[in-house]
Amino acid sequence: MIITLKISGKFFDEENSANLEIIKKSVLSLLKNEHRVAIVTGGGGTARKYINIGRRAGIREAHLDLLGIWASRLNAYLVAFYLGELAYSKVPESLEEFIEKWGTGRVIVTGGFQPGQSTATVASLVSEAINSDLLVLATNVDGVYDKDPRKFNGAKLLPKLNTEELKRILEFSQSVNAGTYELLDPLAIKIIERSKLKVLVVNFKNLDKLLDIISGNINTGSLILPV
Ligand code: U5P
Repeated sequence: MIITLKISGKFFDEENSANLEIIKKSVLSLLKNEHRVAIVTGGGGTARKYINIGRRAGIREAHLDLLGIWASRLNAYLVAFYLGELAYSKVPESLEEFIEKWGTGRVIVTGGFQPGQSTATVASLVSEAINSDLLVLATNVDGVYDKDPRKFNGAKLLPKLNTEELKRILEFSQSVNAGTYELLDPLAIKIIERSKLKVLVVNFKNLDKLLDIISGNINTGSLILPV
């Protein structure tokens, strides 16, 4: 299978170097089982810190996005350097560059591409371009809930849903301002819909079990299927 793995920037906020080893082990197990892997990293707290300072100082939105993009590339370099020989050491800065590097056969790690979107859109575009069988969104929650679990006690995890249901759930949290994106931004959803991508949302605490999760041996997270 071809797997695109989007790792939330929050994973890097933990400042835990053991997290890099978790990513490496997980990638190694996927490669050993004949899967190919692309990785997209979010900008996390570093992006939000720079965007917040910039916004308070009156810097305009496109430039704030660029700050976020560079923060996400910082996380991508951290992963690429740690993966060493397994990965291509240059982080691509556009989809064209990504495709070119993908041809080397190595793991390609990337961050943001251009303003106006989040790294979830990058992950969707990459998935589409390399004909991924599965887009895995590794985030800090266990999956997609029927309502916001931070606001509602009785929020239920949805093991399976379609993109229509997802859009209804995300309807009130969709924003296109720098640094404010939730799980998926509107453009990412559009790409997922147009190419009918299969998406699995999992907690990044389970990254060490990724091979078992995608093989169906462990049932966790939320599977989003096209309508
Ligand atoms: N960003 C972009 N374009 C991209 C990726 C990211 O403008 O292709 C900016 C957004 O402002 C985003 C921030 O909120 O970088 C950090 O990415 P993320 O962690 O929100 O995905």
